[in-house]
Amino acid sequence: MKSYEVNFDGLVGPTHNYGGLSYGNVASQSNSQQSSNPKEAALQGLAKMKALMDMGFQQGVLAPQERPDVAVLRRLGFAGSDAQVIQQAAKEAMPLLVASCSASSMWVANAATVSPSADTADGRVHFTAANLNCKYHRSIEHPTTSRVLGAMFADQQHFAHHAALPAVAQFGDEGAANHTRFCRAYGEAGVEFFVFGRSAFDTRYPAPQKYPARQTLEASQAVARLHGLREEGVVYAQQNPSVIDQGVFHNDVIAVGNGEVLFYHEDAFLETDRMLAELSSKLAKVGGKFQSVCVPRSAVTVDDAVRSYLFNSQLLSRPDGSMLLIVPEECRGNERVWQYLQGLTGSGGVIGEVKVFDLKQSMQNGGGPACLRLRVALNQTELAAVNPGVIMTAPLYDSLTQWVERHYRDRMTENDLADPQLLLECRAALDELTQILKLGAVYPFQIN
Ligand code: SUG
Repeated sequence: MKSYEVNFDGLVGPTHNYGGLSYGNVASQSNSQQSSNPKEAALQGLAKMKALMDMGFQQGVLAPQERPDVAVLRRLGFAGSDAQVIQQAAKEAMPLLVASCSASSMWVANAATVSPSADTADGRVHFTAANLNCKYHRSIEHPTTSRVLGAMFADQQHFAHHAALPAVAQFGDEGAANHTRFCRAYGEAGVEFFVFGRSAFDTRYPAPQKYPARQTLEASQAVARLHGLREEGVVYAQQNPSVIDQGVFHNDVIAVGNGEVLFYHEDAFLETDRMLAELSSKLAKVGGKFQSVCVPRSAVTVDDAVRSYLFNSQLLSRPDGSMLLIVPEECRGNERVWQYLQGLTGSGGVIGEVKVFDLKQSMQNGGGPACLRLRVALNQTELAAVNPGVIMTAPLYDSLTQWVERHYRDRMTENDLADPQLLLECRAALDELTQILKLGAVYPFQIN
């Protein structure tokens, strides 16, 4: 049976802003308080989705969340009408209002970890929503994420959904940003590769000194258990703590994998040789031939990787067996990175072409092409069971573009977040969006 990797991209929400909310994420911290352009951000994301669809890849869309999240502000003690809640928060606790307005759900690589049916014990596609426990503004995403994923992948015969792990730092889980799957073909059994930043319970593992390690070993192991993965189909590896301290807050900022290929930076992992050998032998057991492409620090430094997001790229398989790398414009702006990429594609290796996308609005908050997509490997029957409303088509692209043009502002600063009118605008937009994407009622304002 035919199988596919479907990329579901996060649609940027109407409150996209630079809140400086992510300590350890260099871009988020350095662009804090700059004015943003939500309309441009959403259109940049849609242009990438359209381009991939036009190239023949399967493309889907994942809806943004209700923001400002008035319900979480109420849980923090703000009261009165919705407008009063927003105004009181703006006056007394602006950072909490900013956090409740973040459009961070656009980075859907963090929405969930997904295991395809060929890997799981019950033969269903499994999803575990990520608790995103490290940052308050992200920890409030998972209840709506679960409802949206449930509306997209509703058929219980094919899809199984798990609630986010317990909401404590010991089970900090950032979803697919620290998870990659290797396989010979998307529909065949593969090897799931979980990368963690620290162990919560075993003090023998080192940990970063400056910035937080968001993903724990124990969280990754829990997800593998929930999904019913075989031990022979799983490899765990630790991220190098020193790169976390240099701003690599997720493994997908320093490595990307697809099919039988891992593209990674020399400094990305601890015990790299052991890890590569385990990936290679486990992939061989399911008929695959593991290949790694290591980028040496002499060619591209960790700092270059963090600034350019070279590894936060999408590595896509083309029908002829070669691979295409989708990188952000910032890679072209970095001389060493661009030179490396020219050499890579000219070398006759597996990565044959690079395509560049302008995603500046998202990049300024630390989100590149790979952050903006959640990969779901599906066979033909499973793809047919996905809610068709969320699969990208030319007419859907047109309706979403018009929807953005109608509802989004082209400038947003902290002051705008305090405007109670923004909440009404966002709810009107999202209500319409759930109809366009045929999601039913998924937002708090629709169900409470
Ligand atoms: O969690 N930025 C996100 C970026 C996530 C990128 N995702 C992956 N690498 N997969 C984060 O740090 C910034 C929000 C702000 O500062 O306004 C933010 O949440």
